Amino acid sequence: MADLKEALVPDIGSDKVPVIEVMIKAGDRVEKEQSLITLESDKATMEVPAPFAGTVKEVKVKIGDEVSEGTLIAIIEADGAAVASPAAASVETARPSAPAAAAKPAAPSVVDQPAPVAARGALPGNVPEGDALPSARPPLDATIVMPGDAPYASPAIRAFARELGVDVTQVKGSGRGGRIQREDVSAWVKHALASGARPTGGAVASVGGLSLLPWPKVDFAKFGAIEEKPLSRIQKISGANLSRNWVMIPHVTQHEDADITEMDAFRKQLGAENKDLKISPLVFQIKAVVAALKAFPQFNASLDESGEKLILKKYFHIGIAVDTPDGLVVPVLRDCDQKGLLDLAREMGEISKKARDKKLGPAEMSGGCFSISSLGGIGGTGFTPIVNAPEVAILGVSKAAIKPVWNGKEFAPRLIMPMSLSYDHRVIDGALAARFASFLASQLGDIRRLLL
Ligand code: CAO
Repeated sequence: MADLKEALVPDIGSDKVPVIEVMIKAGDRVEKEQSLITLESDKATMEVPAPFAGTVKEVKVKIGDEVSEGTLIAIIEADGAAVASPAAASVETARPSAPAAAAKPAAPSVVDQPAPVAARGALPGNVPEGDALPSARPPLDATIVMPGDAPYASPAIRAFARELGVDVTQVKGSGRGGRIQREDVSAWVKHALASGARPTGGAVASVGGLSLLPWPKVDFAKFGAIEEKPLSRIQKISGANLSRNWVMIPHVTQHEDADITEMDAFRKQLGAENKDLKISPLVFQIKAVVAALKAFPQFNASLDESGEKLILKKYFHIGIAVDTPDGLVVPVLRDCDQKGLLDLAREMGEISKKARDKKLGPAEMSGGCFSISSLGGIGGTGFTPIVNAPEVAILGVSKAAIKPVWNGKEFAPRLIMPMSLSYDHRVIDGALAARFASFLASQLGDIRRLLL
C-alpha cells in the first residue's frame, strides 16, 4: 500500500499568513527539510520544510492562499512506500508542531491514520497531542524582513544566491511585490558574466566571498561635455588581473631607500663604454633582486591553487612592467642569475621595444618569479605596486634624487632611490619583507656585493 502522508503547516505563530512562493509541484521529489512553500507575514518570511522525504503527489496550496497551523500543504508519497493503486492508498498526517518543540527529543512514534485520500480526514485535530511525528517538527527557517527592508527573498533564494556569490541586494526581483525569484538570481549571474565580470550591474560575483557595491551609474553628460573612449584590449586584460590581485591578495608595502651614488657612477661609466646599449638602473635592480631572491627563497615562490602549499622556484625569471601606449604589459627576462649586466641591458632594450611594437607573445610574458615596476624615469617618491599573481612580491622603484645624508661628520650629497616592496602577507611576514628590502638596498648601495 502506498504510504501517502500529509504535510501540514506547523505552528507559525499567527493565523492567515499568505503563501508567497510554492516551491514544489506534483511529481517532484523532495528531501526531508527541503522547503515546500514560503510564507510571509508582515514581519518575517518563513519557509516550511518537508517533514519527510518522498514524492509529491498533490499540492494543495497556491500563491496567495492564506494558511494557518494545520493547513494542508501537499500530499507526499513517503520514501520506502510500495507502489499501490490509489484506491489502496492511505494517508498519514505529518502533524505540525510549534517551533519550540523542535528542541525536544524526537518522539519515536509515527501516527498511522489510514484514510482514503479523497476523504483526507487526517487533520491535525484528529491526532492525539504529543504524538507528533519526528519528521513533522522541522525548525522553521525564518528570515526577519522588517517592513521597508529590501530585498524580499526567501531563505532558499538567499542560500542559492550565496552559493553563487551574489549579493541579493543587487538583484531586482520580478516576483510579487518585487520579490526575488530563483530566475532573477540566475539572470543576474548571466548578466554579470556577459558584462566581463566588471561590477557595472552590481556586486562582483564571488570574489573570495566578497560582494561589492554596484559600480556608480552616473550620467556624466549632465555635468558637462564628455567623450567616450573604449578601453584597449590590454587595459581590459590587465585591469581584470589587477582587480583580482588587489582584491584577493592581502597587500602590504614596505618602503626602503637605496643609496645608489656609486652604482650610478658605475652605470654611467658602463654606458660610456657601451654606447650601443642603454644601461638603465633597472639592470642593476634586476641583479640585486636575484641576489635577494637567493637569500630569501620565500620571495621566489607561489601559492598553489589550494592556498595550502608554497611552490619554491629554483630559477630566476624577472618580469618588468613596461608602459606602452595601449597599457601595461609585463615581459619576463629569463634566467637573470645567469646573465651579466650588459646581457640584461641588451635584452631589456629588445623586449621593451617589442612590447611597445605590440610584438610580445604570451610565452614572453609568462613564467615570472618576481616583478619590477619602475617609475624612476618619470618621478614620484613611492607608490604601491600590485603583486603580479601568482608571484608573491613586486618591487616598485621611484625616481632617485640627491639627498643630504649624514656620514658621521657631515651631510654629504648622495643619490637616493626610493623603493616600494609590495608583498602577499599570506606568504611573507613584515619582518621578512623588511629584511628583504634592506638586503636589496645594501646590494644596490655596494654593487661589489652583486658579484658575491
Ligand atoms: N631614478 C632616476 N632616474 C631613473 C631611474 C630612477 N630610479 N630609473 C630610470 N631613470 C632614468 C633613466 O636612466 C633614463 O635616463 P637617461 O635617459 O638619462 O639614461 C630615464 O630615467 C628614462 O628611463 P626609462 O624609463 O626610459 O628607462 P628605464 O630603463 O629606466 O625603464 C621601462 C624601462 C620599460 C621600465 C620603462 O620605460 C617603463 O615602461 N616604465 C613604466 C613602468 C610602469 O608603468 N609601471 C607601472 C607602475 S604601476 O601600474
